[in-house]
Amino acid sequence: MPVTFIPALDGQTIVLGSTIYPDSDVHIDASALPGGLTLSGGGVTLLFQLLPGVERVDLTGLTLTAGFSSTTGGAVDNLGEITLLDCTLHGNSATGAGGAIRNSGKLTLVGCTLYGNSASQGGAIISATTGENFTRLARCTVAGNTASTRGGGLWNFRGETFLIRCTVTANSAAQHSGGGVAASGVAANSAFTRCLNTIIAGNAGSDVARMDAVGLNGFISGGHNLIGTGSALNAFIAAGDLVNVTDPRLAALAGYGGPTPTTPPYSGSAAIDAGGATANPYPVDQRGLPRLVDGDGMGGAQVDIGAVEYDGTEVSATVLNNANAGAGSLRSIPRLLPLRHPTDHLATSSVRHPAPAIGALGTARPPFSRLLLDPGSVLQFRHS
Ligand SMILES: [Ca+2]
Repeated sequence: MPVTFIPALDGQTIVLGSTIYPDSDVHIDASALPGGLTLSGGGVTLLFQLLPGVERVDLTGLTLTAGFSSTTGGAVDNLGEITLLDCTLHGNSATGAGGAIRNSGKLTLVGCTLYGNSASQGGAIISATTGENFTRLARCTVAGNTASTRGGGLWNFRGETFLIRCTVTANSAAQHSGGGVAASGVAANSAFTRCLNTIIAGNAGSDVARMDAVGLNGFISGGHNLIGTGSALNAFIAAGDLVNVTDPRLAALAGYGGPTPTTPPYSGSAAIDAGGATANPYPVDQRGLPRLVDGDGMGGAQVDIGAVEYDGTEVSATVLNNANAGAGSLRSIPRLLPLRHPTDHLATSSVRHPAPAIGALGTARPPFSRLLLDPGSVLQFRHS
């Protein structure tokens, strides 16, 4: 049964006083509203729960926010089969696992963004499936979610999870506990976390973590992933995999076109044109813009890694405060980080020339820019 909304509800919020339990074949679609439609749990209730046996439920063009569960799954608790298309899930929380979603059924997310959700485990999503059930994310962005223990973005506790052309960044968890994605291993829990053309980098508390001490690594690479750090790094040895990329050079989450906020790469990001020449099942990126773009000017259109294709247009950045460092500061701008170091010598040095990008220094790509440092300053190069 299709469910749509009258134009007068454009940009409006519906506050739910209790959970909605959809039946099979319910399709809730707000994509005709230019300003979208928000469903809020008011910080007190779970928004949707699909009971076992409920199938073919679709949510399109919705924003799900302020959902709350004292157990698992703040916005969506799925024991059936649900697909979310072009949805934004933010500001949801669970006392247990899965700040936005707990999935034990069949879950598909396409073109969705999950940000600012929080839980104990799995800041945005916990996946705990068996048998034919699965969690699949395609061209989605998972950014800025928080877990107090493991899996800041996702926690794959059990079963099959797929990350296809996704970007997972700026999430956080406890140290070494998968600020991006945490997963059990194969022997421990039959957990298979399959990644293809996906960025998992720039998260706090490691990017990819295998949480059990024994058995096989449950991460499986389909190739052309861009990964930062973590205990599961040794799974990313397929063609085109890039590892130890601690700074993926992604823009802050914001609206860059399309129905959902995203984190596009800046020029010089290792993600650009690194998606390989493999068959491309998605002609568009998360925003709905063309996927095959020559981003490095070297000729030949190549797919980028991650949810968003760099189109050659430099993303602008705005300094929000006069702090020396931290969110919104001048130093936080991605392309102004080439000399970042724990001892932070630049804090007491004078840079009298615009600093070059990391790529210009780290890859010895001329021409170099000149840096004039005060006496006593230490200049350190860091490969990225
Ligand atoms: Ca490209």
